[in-house]
Amino acid sequence: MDLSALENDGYQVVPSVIPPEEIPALLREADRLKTVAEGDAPLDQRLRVLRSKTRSGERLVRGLQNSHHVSAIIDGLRLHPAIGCILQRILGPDIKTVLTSIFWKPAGEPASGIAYHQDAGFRTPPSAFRDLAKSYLQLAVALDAQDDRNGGLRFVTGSHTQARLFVRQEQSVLLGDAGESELRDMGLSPNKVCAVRLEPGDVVMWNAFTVHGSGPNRSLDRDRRSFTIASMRAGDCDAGIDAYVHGQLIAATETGR
Ligand SMILES: O=C(O)CCC(=O)C(=O)O
Repeated sequence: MDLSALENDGYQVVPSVIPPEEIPALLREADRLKTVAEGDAPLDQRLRVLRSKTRSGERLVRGLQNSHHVSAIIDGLRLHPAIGCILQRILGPDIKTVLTSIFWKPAGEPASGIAYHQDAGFRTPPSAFRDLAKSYLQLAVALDAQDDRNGGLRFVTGSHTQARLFVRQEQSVLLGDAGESELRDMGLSPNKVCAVRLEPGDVVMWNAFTVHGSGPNRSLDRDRRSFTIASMRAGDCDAGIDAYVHGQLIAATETGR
């Protein structure tokens, strides 16, 4: 795999990673988990629901973190062989999963943007997440087709190369819209923004310092569901769970971790 885009631009699209026939079951599971996240029943303590509000003040469930602990289907996606190949090519044979997230952006929901940020800002303390520029990879799997209109990811090309971290509160990310004013406030130029287009099963991956975000879903009829995995070289990370040890995958749901 040629990784020059990841190295030069800070992000790279890898098309057709998950076969199309596997997508319907993943969508069904994402929808089932959304119902769980929206409900009032107590959740497994390892899960975290990402919430914000619609413009009229109603509760809006935006995402669910770490569902690989409770869903064999999501854990299977986290450890999908095609994703394992990408991760091991970049991070080596010993890899930890730091975090997984499912993101939901319903069609036409104006309060569904994610502010520009760098994942490195959330991987604290630095003593537990070492050498992030080299040891970290974030990867998103498109479950629906996505582009700028339905809230697909926007990246600031080359932003990973500057030795600068823009600190932002994690919850505040759910209140942004990845618009030009956010970038200007960060002292960055909107000229370098690239909105990626993905088909279901495509992957986009990026670096811990790559500035990225996503706009609201402005389409009228295209939901946007996405699954992300934050991974690190195991030797540089004291958090998360093992995904691969000496190249052998370690499932989370089988061992009940
Ligand atoms: O998928 C999105 O809209 C945002 C994902 C993201 O920013 C992240 O995983 O860091």
